[in-house]
Amino acid sequence: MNLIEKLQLAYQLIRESRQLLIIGHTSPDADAISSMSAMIDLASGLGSEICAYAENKPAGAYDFIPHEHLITDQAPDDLRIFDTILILDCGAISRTAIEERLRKLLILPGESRPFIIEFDHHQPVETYADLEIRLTEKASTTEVIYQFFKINELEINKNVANCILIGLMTDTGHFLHANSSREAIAISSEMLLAGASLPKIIDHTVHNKSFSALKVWGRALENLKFNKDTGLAASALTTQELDELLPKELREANADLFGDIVSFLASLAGVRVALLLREEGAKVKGSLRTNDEDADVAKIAQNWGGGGHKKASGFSIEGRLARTETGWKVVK
Ligand SMILES: [Mn+2]
Repeated sequence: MNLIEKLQLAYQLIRESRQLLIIGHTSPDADAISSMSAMIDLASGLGSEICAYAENKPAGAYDFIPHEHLITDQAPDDLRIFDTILILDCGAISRTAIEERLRKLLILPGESRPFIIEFDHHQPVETYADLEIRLTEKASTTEVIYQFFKINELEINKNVANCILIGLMTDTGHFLHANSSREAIAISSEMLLAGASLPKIIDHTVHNKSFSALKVWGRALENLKFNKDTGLAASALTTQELDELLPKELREANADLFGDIVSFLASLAGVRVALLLREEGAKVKGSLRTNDEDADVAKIAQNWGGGGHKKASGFSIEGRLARTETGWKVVK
């Protein structure tokens, strides 16, 4: 099946679904929420009953995205009631936060369970969906969804245009990252013509930085180590530092903070790969970025059970941070 046929089949299945489940990745970012919202917009126009779910949706951070309030962080009790399940921007099945329940579903015969469609732009980890629409050259999942709307000749209304543009702008770091392709920019300009509001998006994604967030930036820069031989710029933030600088009630509103910091580190002259480690509960989370043509940070993250894109990836390991003479290490 070629891409056009896949996109047409996806639309046919969505159109025929009376009960539709839309899943975004755990701790969803703006691209995940926007992708979900674009599909909510479409499916509600088709008269489907929709459940949209993403675990750990940050409260307040993305409420400027159309339909965001329709996304719940409570997984549905019964997955079998759905005709179709859309999995958006998840990278790997584990990022749905209901991996086991989905796997149990997948071993049932096809006609007795929901049909699973995946839309994504992450590097492949494993094929599990009944229909996989994975376009790794796309800057955002909303750019994949743009293709879906175009091929099926669906109207891109103002809400959908805003959703597509939000995903494109945030996943390209506002067109600063290496994934800001000509197509991504051309589609963005088409979305503006379709009614998306650039000033509104900028207000909510750029002009939204808080005093506390700036203090975290300061500490991350202070803790920065640069290895001239490898080109690795690495910084780390402990729970103690984060508790002191960024009150817990502000964490969710600053959901993009760590991604912004590590992207900035990757843009420094001479840096090949940037790594930001931070403690979160009993885990250490790592974010990796590169602007280097030859580097593939998805592969690096996979060494620690993580994943992502060639240019942006992450992982999470049990343990805590300990300072060493040259940097940090993760200890149990
Ligand atoms: Mn994305």
